[in-house]
Amino acid sequence: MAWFRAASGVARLALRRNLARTPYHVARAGALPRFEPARCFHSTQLRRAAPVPRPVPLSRLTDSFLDGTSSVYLEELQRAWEADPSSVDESWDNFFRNFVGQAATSPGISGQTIQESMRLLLLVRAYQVNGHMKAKLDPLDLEEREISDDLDLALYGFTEADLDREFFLGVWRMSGFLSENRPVQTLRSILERLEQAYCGTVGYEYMHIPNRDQCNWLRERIETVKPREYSQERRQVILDRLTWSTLFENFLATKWKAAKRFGLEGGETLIPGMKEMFDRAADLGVESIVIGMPHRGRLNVLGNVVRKPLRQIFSEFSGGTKPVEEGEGLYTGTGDVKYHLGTSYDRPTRGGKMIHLSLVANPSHLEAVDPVVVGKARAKQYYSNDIERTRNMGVLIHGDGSFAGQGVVYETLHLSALPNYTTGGTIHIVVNNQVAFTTDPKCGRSSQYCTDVAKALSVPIFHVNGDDVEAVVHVCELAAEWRQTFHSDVVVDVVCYRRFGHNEIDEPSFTQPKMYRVIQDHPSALELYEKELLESGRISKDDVDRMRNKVSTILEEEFINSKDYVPRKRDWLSAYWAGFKSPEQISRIRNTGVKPEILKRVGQAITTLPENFKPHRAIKRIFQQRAEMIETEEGIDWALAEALAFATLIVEGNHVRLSGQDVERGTFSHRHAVVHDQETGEMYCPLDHIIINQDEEMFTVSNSSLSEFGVLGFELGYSMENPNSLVLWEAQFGDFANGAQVMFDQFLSSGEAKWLRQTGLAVLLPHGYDGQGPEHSSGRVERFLQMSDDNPYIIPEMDPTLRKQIQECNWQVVNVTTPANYFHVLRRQLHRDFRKPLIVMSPKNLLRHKDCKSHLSEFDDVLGHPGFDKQGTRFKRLIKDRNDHKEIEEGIDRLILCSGKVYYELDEARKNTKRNDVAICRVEQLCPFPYDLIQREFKRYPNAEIVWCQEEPMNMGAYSYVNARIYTAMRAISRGNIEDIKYIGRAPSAATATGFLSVHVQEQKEILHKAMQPEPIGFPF
Ligand SMILES: Cc1ncc(C[n+]2csc(CCOP(=O)(O)OP(=O)(O)O)c2C)c(N)n1
Ligand SMILES: [Mg+2]
Repeated sequence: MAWFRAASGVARLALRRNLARTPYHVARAGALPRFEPARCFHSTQLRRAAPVPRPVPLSRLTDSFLDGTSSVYLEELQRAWEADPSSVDESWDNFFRNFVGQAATSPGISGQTIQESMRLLLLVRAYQVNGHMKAKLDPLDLEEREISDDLDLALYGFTEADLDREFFLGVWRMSGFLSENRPVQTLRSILERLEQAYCGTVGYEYMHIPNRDQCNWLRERIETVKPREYSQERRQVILDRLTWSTLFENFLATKWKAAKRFGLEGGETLIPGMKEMFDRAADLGVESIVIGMPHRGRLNVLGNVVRKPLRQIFSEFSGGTKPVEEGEGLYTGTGDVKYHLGTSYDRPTRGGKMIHLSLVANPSHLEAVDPVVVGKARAKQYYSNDIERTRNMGVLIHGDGSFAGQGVVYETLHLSALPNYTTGGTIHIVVNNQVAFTTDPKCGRSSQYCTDVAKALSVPIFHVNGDDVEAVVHVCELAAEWRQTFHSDVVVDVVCYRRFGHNEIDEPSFTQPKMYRVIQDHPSALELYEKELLESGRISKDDVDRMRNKVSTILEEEFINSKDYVPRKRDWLSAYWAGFKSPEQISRIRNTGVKPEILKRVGQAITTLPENFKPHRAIKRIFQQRAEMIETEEGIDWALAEALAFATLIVEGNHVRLSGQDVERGTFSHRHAVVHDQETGEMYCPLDHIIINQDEEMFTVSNSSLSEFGVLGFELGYSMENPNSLVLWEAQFGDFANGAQVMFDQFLSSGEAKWLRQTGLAVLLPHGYDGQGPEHSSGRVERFLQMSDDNPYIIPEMDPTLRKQIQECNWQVVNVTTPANYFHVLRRQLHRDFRKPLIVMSPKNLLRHKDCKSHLSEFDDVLGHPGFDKQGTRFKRLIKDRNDHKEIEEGIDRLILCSGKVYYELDEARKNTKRNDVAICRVEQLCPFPYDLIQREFKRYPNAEIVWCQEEPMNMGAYSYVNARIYTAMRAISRGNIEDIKYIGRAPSAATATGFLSVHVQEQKEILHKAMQPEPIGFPF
C-alpha cells in the first residue's frame, strides 16, 4: 500500500483543487507570463514548492480522478479491483495493472515512479481543465490573467532534470492525448503537446460537461498530434472573405464619414468565421439558418454573409427610399434604422449547396431577439418536418457586455433542452471586443469570461483570439460539427477589439486611453493574415493586390448602382404568407361559427378519455361534465369553449400551440389539457386525438420554464413563421407579464409598424379583482391600451364592407365575458387575411361562474341561432344589455359601459336592487374601439346618463383609453361632451390592488352600490 499512500495524497490534492476552486477573476496587475517549456524551469513556473495537501471530506471526492467522479478512496478501489478487475473503471484497471506491487518510490515499468504517473495524469487533466487560462486570447495583449497553479510544473514535483526523461502515460478510456497508446514520451514533448493543444490562440472550456463521450469527442479534436493546417485553396477563400469583411467597413467609413453604422472593425474575422461555419453546417445537412444579432457588424453580416444586395444596403444607408409595391398602395409602416432591419436570402455554400438565411429584425434592446430567433427556428423545424432538428438551426451573435449582462440570455439558454422548446442546439458567437460602450469588463461582469453564463448548460465554449483568422474559422467549423453531432448549444467567444468608438462618432480615448493607444498601432486582422501568407510564401503580393482591387471595384460599382436602386418587392411576406393583406388592403370579415355536426364530433373527441385510462376522480368528473355539456348543448364553460376553438381550428388544418407556466393543467385548475393516469403516470392529451393520424405536434400544449421574457419571445418568434397557426402564450397571472415588457413594447405592439412583419400571437393574461392582492389582480390592461395606436379623436370607417379598423391598428385588446365569445375571438385570429396580435384579459373566477356559460348554439353558424346576425356568427365586439331591449328604450336612466367580469357583479346588483332602468353593456373589444356599436347603444338609450364602470383604480383599467373614445363617439352624434361621461371605479392608486381582503370587499361593494344609486352620478364620479 506504499504506492497508495503516495498516490492518494496527490489525487486528493488534485480533487480538492478541482472541487473547491472558485472562479478566477482577471487580475489586471502583472503581465501575462508566456510559457516556454525550456526556460520556465528557471523562472516563474517552479517558484513554489508543492503545497501540503489538506484532508478532504469523503463526500467531496468524486469517482474517478480523471473524470472528476469518485466517492471512494483508492484503497477501497484497489480492494474491489483485486476481487474483480472489471468492477472498476477501465482507467483504474489500467492504473492498478501497471503499478500495483511496485514500491512507491521505485522506478516503474517505464522508469517512472507511481507518484510521477499520478502527477503526470493530473498535469494533463489540469491542462484540459485550465489550459484556456493560459491561452493567448487577447489580440491587444493587454489582458492580464492569473494563470492557474494547476499548470505549474513545480506543483507536480518535476525538475528540469526530468524534461528529457521518458514517461508512460497509460491507456485510458479517454480520447485525445491519453488514448494514443504511445507508451513513452519525454516530459518535454508531453508539455509541448499540452501547450499546443490548450494554450495557443484557442482556449477550450469543456471539462464542465459531464458526458464522457462528448468530452472525448472534443479531446479527439483538440489534442491532435498535427497542428491545424488549411490547404492553399482554403486559405485563399479565407483571405478573400476577410478582405470582403475589412474593405466593406473601410468603404462605408469613407463614403459616410459621419454616419453611425456600428462597424465591425477590430472584429472582422467574424465574417469569414460565420461563412465557414455556415458552409460546414450545410455540408452536415443544415438547409436553413435563422440569425439574430445586435447592431455591431450587422451591415457587414447582411452584405457579406446573408448576401443582401450591396446596392440595397448602400441605398438604405443613403437615407433609403420607401419600398414601392407595384399595383398596390404604399404601406411601409413607420420603418426602423438601417442596422435593425431583417431580411432573408438563399446563399450558395463553398460545398456547392444552397442555404437559406434569415436575419430577424430586432430592436435596440440587446439580446431581446434571442428567444424570438430560437422560437422561429423551432417553428421552421415543425413546418419542414425536421424531426431530427438537423436541417434548421438558430445562430445568435452577441456582444460581450450584453451576453454577460442581459437576463434574457440565461432565459433563452434554459429553453435549449426543453422538449417543446429545443431546436437541437443554437450556435452562439460572442463578438467580444472587451468593452461595452464605455464600460470595461471588470465593471460589467463578476465572472471571469463574458460567456460564463453558458456554463449553466453542459455545452462547450471556445474562446479564440480574433486576430487569428484561421483559428476563428477552425472553432466556427468545430461549433457547427458539435451542433450537428450532439444537438445542443455551443459558444464561440471571439476575443477581439473595437477599433473606433462605440459608434463612429464616439471618442473612445475619453474612457479607454491605454487600450486605444495600443489599438492605434495595431494592424488589422487582414494585414496580419496577408503578412503571414506572404512571409510563408503561400501567396504573392500580386494575388493580395488583385483580391483587394476586385473587392474595391465591386463595392464602387454597387455604390454607383445604389443611386438608381428602387426597392420593388415588399420584403416582408415569406412563402407561407402569400396572399395575406397589408393594412391598406381590405380583408373581408368572416364568420367564425362552426357547423353543428363538427362541433358535436370534436366535442366528443375532446371530452372522451381512453377506456383503460385512470384519471383522478375529480378529473373524471370534469370530463363527464364536459361530455354532458356537449350532449345537452348547455352550460358550456370557459375551458370547454377554449378546447372547442382549438379543436375546430385543428380540424380545419391549422396548428395550435399554447405555452406558458403550468398551462397544461391551467393555473386555476380549469383547463386539464393534459390528464395523468393516476396509476401509471401516463399522460393523455385529448386535443391530440381529433383527427385520424393526427401529428402529435399539431396541437401542442406545454408547461414552460418559469420565464416570461424568454418564453413570450420564443412564442412570438414561433408565431411569425406561418400564419396558419394559432400560437398562444399565457401568463400565470397577468401581473407577471411585465417581466416580458420589452417583448410587448418592442416587438408585439410595434413590430409590424417597424419591420412589416405580422404576427397573430394571442396573449392570455388572467385579470380581475377578486381580493388576491396587488400581484394577482391586474394584467395591466391600461398599458396595452396606452400602446394602441388608434386615434382617440377620429372614428375610422366602420361600415362592415369597408372596415379596416383592426388591420390599421397595431393590436387588439379584449376583455371577454362569455365562453362563446372567447371561442369566436380565438377563431377570428385565423379566419381573416391578415394577422394581428391579440391581448386577452382572461378571467379567473368566471372560469367557474354559474352565469358564465354559453349554449352550443352560440358556437355554430345556423341561421336563427343566438348570435347569428346578418353577417353570420361572429365575435361580438360589444354585448348589448342582457335584457331584450328594443331599438329605443326611453325609460332607461343609466347606461353602464363596462368590460370584463365586473359585468356579472353589476348584473347581480341590478337584480338585487331591481333597477330595471339601468342598462349594462359589455365592451368586449376595447381596442380598436367599437364606435359603431357604442353609438348604436347611445341611440337606444336616449335619456340615459353614460357611465364607465371598472373595478381597477382610476389610473389603471380601461378608463383613460375609453374616456376619450366614448367622448368622440358621443360628439359625433351630438350626445354630449366629456363631462357627460361619469366614472365609477376605485380611486387612483400606486399599487394595483389592496392586500387586505376586507378592504377589497368593501371597495367592490362601494362600486356596485354607486352603480345602482338612484340619484344621478356627478362629474366625474
Ligand atoms: C437592453 C439594452 N440596454 C442598454 C442598451 C444601450 N447600449 C447600446 S450598445 C451598449 C453596449 C453593448 O456592449 P456589448 O454588448 O459589449 O456590444 P458592443 O457594442 O461592444 O459590440 C449599450 C449598453 C441597449 N441597446 N440595450
Ligand atoms: Mg463589447
